[in-house]
Amino acid sequence: MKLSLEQLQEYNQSLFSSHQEEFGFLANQLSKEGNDVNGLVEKIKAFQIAVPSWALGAGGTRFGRFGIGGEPRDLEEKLEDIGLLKALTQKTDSVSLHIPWDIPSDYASIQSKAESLGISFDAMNSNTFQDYGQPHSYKLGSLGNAKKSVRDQAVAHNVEVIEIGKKLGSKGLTVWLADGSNFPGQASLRNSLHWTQESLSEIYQAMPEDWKLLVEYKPYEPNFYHTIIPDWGTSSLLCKSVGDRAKVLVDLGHHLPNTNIEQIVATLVYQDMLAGFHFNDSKYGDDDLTTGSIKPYQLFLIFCELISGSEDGAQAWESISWMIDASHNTKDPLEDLMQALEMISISFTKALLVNREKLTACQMEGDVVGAQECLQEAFQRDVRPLVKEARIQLGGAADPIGHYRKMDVRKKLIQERGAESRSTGL
Ligand SMILES: [Mn+2]
Repeated sequence: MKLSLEQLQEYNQSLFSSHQEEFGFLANQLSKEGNDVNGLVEKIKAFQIAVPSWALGAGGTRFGRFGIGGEPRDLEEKLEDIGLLKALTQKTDSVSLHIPWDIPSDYASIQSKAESLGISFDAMNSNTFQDYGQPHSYKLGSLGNAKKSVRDQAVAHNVEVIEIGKKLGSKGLTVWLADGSNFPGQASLRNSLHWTQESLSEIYQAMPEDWKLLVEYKPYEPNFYHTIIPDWGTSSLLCKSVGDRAKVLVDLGHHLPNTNIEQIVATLVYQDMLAGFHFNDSKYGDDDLTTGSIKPYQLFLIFCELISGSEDGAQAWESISWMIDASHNTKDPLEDLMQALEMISISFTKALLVNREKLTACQMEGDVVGAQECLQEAFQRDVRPLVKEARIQLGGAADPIGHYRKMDVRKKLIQERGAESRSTGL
């Protein structure tokens, strides 16, 4: 379904005077403090985040999955849902596809659909963590499997994903490996790392020269004794051994509790080794909770590192890929994605407001309290009117979730696609 622009504008109109009042107040305050408000709005407008194709249906846990109805039945409908998100939020303009869940049956029609919605194809995702009818099982691993035949098959799958991505105009391949072992002695720790390195190197060689390889890490799950790429250091080591265009992907849920993720980001940016992000949030592990719902301060601190890294010339902002990676069980996924996009925008905006000159001076003078105040001043500010202004200027909804609910979008999707429709993926 498509949103009617007239209805969107009518709804925005009803919220306009209160928005103008709030935005005017904030803009005035920020200008007085020496901020370039138009410049800030332009930066917010330019910041776009890819949505993964698997986040559009109901997710699930290993205990169960509860359908929400009206889920996209094929790739075309997934693109339509992202089109809806784009129209409402103006915060996403690309999709990250998962193979084999999203192999296009007709490339020309998928491309023209994407083009008509203003959506491009972000990094491709391969899948060697499930069996889907291929000759050799991935039960005991894929790129790092002890058997060469399995490794070859997993490499060939990744090469196929690159080929599919080339046809769609994608420029990257994300590899997340479930490889590891459940019991001591099950796998050779050193050999499995070596085989993974060899396999990644083969995949790297198959990539076009303007592509990048994004390598994820994760400390545990689905394997619980050892994971071949458990942390950013191992990922970085592998990336450096395969080539310049291989970099580390940080998935916020792929850390042990209390890990200092902003420090990891700073370290990677220092080395120009950060490929991009998978945004989500977690309390205990890879919980796939909505970005910013648990640790908004952490998200803000991460953006502080990214912005200072790019302003200091450590790693270019444009070289980093932004994507949401979440699919939970209990929310309407489109509403969940709107919440995530909003929280990412808010955290980014707050980080833009940090007075870096003052912060650096505090750091140099050893003014611990002053440094903390610098961060808190930006973090505690309500920047929602700025984010809203950017969205309205781009033609989006003043209140995306409010408009989505007022328009009964889910009900209409259920009428169109059925209450039992099921999206491909987990
Ligand atoms: Mn991920």
